[in-house]
Amino acid sequence: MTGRVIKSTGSWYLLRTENGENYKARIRGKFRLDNIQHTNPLAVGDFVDFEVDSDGFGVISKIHERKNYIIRRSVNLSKRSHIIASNIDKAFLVVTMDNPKTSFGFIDRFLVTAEAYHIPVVLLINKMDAYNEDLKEEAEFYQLLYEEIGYETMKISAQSGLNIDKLKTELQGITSLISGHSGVGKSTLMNVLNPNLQLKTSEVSDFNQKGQHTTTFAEMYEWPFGGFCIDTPGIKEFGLVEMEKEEIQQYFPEIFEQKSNCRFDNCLHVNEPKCAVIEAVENGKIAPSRYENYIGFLEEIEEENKN
Ligand SMILES: Nc1nc2c(ncn2[C@@H]2O[C@H](COP(=O)(O)OP(=O)(O)O)[C@@H](O)[C@H]2O)c(=O)[nH]1
Ligand SMILES: [Mg+2]
Ligand SMILES: [Zn+2]
Repeated sequence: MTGRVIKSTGSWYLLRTENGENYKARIRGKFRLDNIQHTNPLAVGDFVDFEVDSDGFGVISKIHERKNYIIRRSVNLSKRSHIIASNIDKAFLVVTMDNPKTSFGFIDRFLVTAEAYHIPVVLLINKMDAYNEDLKEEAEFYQLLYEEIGYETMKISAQSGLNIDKLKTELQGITSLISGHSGVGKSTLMNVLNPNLQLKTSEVSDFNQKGQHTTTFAEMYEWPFGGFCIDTPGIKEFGLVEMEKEEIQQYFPEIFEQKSNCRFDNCLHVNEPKCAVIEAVENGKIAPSRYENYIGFLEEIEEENKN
């Protein structure tokens, strides 16, 4: 039978079949790891082949090739990474202007990772109901900045219901990832979209400063209106794992667009002469925050490579 991993504890998996049946399952002993770089052999979103044993438990024998996946660098195993979720059609990044404030750095890191895995991203600017004029203006600034680059954005409020119906039509029938800092309202939003879920929501003050989160593993939910959604634990940081310095610029669409106008073919847009990207930053065509984060990621990879 074919099933989809909708929950994982690391050793047990919950599988959902096409008929909507659930099986608790384990991996067969001799399961071959396709990629030993990853700490977990199976992730939420994976499609697998399995058999049912005499006790009614699933025994997973094979994983189907992943269309895409999102990873996080493992903290303790420096060279290995953890697959958070796979087979994602669209990622929705929930961001807030306040309580907590989502930084451009966090957004750009997410976007780079998503671009690398060819996952389209929609930015959801949540808690619009709670903003004063200044914060509304900031939300507008975020929206214009990312729409200009070509990302879809939506101002929403899980609390007041702003644009929630519009969001529903976007989520319908696809597998989506809902991500963002702890406290931005992911659980609240999912409860609004599916009142049967009753996910625990937390006061922002409950989070400690390291941004600790209550859930450790991603989970997948089926919407009552059709489609799946992956809820990821408050991911603090996506690592730019397995990326080369030369590669990063491909994941900044507006930087990559200028590349052909640079004097040197191998221009990294750091301090090369006649660099069209640096010119575009100076002319205001590329946002300074985007360029700074691009340079920051380059430096990060350089550091990585030293180790
Ligand atoms: N004012 C306002 N508060 C919200 C909104 N969405 C969520 N919250 C609050 O933000 C806090 C964190 O929400 P939660 O859903 O637990 O965030 P998560 O960590 O991303 O899952 C809770 O106190 C929610 O009530 C919103 O649209 N407006
Ligand atoms: Mg939550
Ligand atoms: Zn250049």
